[in-house]
This record gives sequence, C-alpha cells and structure tokens, in this order.
Amino acid sequence: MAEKAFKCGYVSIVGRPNVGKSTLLNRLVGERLSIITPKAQTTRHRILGILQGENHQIIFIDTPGIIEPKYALHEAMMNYVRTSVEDADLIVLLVEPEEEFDGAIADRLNRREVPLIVAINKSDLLNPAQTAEKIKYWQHHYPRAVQVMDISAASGSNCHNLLLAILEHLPEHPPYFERDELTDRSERFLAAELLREKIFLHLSQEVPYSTEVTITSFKEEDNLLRISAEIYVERPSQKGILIGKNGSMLKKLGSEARKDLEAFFGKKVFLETHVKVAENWRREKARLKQFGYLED
Ligand SMILES: Nc1nc2c(ncn2[C@@H]2O[C@H](COP(=O)(O)OP(=O)(O)OP(=O)(O)O)[C@@H](O)[C@H]2O)c(=O)[nH]1
Ligand SMILES: [Mg+2]
Repeated sequence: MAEKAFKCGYVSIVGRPNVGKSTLLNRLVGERLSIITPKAQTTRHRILGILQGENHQIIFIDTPGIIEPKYALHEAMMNYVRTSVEDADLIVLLVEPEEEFDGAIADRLNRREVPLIVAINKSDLLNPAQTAEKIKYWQHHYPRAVQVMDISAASGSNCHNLLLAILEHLPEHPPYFERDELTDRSERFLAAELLREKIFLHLSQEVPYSTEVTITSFKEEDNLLRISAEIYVERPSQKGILIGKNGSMLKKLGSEARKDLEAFFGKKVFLETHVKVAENWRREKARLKQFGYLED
C-alpha cells in the first residue's frame, strides 16, 4: 500500500485585534505559546506554533491584530502581518460575532491565492440561528473561502473540525522544521511575554501599551531558573504606577509571572525585575531594534 502523503505548510492566523487569534494558536498546538488578555493589541510579534503529527507538520503563525498604524511599533506589527500572509500556504481569517466585513482586510488577504478559511470565533456567545446567519454573512463576503465555520477557541468547540479542514487544504510537502520543534521562539522570549501578560492584565489605560519587557539574564542551574527582566515604560509617571505603593504592584506582577514560568518550565524560578524609562520608545527606531521589532 502506498504511504500516506505528508502534509506540511504555514497557516497564518489573522484578524482584527482581540478576536482570539492567540487563544486559537494555543488551542491548536496544545501549549501556552502566545499570551492572551482581554485587551486589544496584546500580541506584538509573529509567533510560530508547530503542530506535529505522524503525517503532518502544521506551522501556525499568530500575528498582531490588524489596525491602522499610528506609530513605528504599529508599523512593525503590521509588517509581521504582511510577511505572515506572504508566507502562508493557507490563511485562517478569524472574526468575532459582532464584527462586520472590512474591505481593507479583504484586500490584504486577496493578494494571495492560497486557500482561505473564515472561522467565526466566540460562537459560545451565539445561538444556533445567529450562528447560521453569521456563516451566511461571511460566505457572502468571502465567496472564495474554502470553508466558513464557527468555532470557540476558548472552549475548543469545533476546533478539531477546523484542524481537519486545514489538513484537507494543506499542501503535500516534507517537514520544514525538526520533528520535535514546537516554536521558533526562545525561552527568553516566552518569559518576557508572560511578564508582559501580567502587565496587560493588571494595569489600565496607556501603561500596558507603553510597556516593553526584555530578559537580561536567563540562567539554568540544577533545579532552578534564574531570570532577570527589565521592564521599560515611556514616562517616569508610568514607572511609579508600575511599581505601585511600596512596590506592591511590581511584586504582584512578578509573583504571578513566576508561578506561570514555573508551570511552563517545570522548574523553580527566581525572577528579578527592574523598571526603567525609555522615553517614547514606541516611536524610536533605535529602541524598536533593541527590543527586537526591527531588523538591524
Ligand atoms: N467568549 C469567548 N471568548 C474568547 C474566545 N476565544 C478567545 N476569547 C477571549 O478573547 C480575548 C482576546 O483573546 P486573544 O487570544 O488574546 O485575542 P487576539 O486576537 O490574539 O488579540 P490581539 O493579540 O490583541 O490581537 C480574551 O479575553 C480571550 O479569553 C471564545 O471562543 N469565546
Ligand atoms: Mg494575540
């Protein structure tokens, strides 16, 4: 009997901010690779999550939500979306229940002829009649979609069917990555992101958006990980808010991040944090390079 063909390709998950792209990446890969918060513009990078199967290797790409860029950081984020779509063998456009068709997003996606799946996420918020109506709506706006379906990335509902649809339309190709690789991201990156997640969860208004985290030291000892992080904000007043009264906020952020890091790495973690000011870093090319958003 002929051997089953091996399927492999890049699947770009794109959509507006906050629709659940990172939740879907983590759900499909079964690991916590990308941070999730209720705030828009949580994801700032292009993050690969690789699903390895006996006869397939699916390379999912999580991307920042599509927005009109307002400053250099946004431009870098939209460049990640562009390259992700350019690299894709298949595109999953993720939308949420109340969302309306956006011609600018359609133009972006229609530049590629690869198969497109429209997935209506957060279907747990819809009744069956509403779901049927939304499916019709998106079929009407994306007649070229190979499939329009409802899912819930948070509960996992229908995500297996999404995976089957992806596999059906993925090309036959030998694996691009090693057979045990999970992501292209370093442990340092994942650690910085987990700390950034806590900042998004506990601070409001501009502070999370003005914050960047870098890991300055990541040392593995026998049964312990020693991690030092620098948290950058844009103004001295934000530094005060982040540290909190008698250091209480910084302590809370650090302790929650540490618990998650211990669960992720399966080791005891010692996490040290320092807060610094980098004026207007979101608009400064040199800072964006330092923080890894731009190539040298
Ligand atoms: N009710 C419901 N909420 C969901 C579902 N999937 C994700 N969410 C919530 O939607 C919010 C945004 O999820 P993310 O995965 O961070 O969304 P994103 O598209 O990656 O957002 P950005 O990175 O900001 O573009 C979080 O509060 C999730 O818990 C779902 O299936 N149902
Ligand atoms: Mg995200």
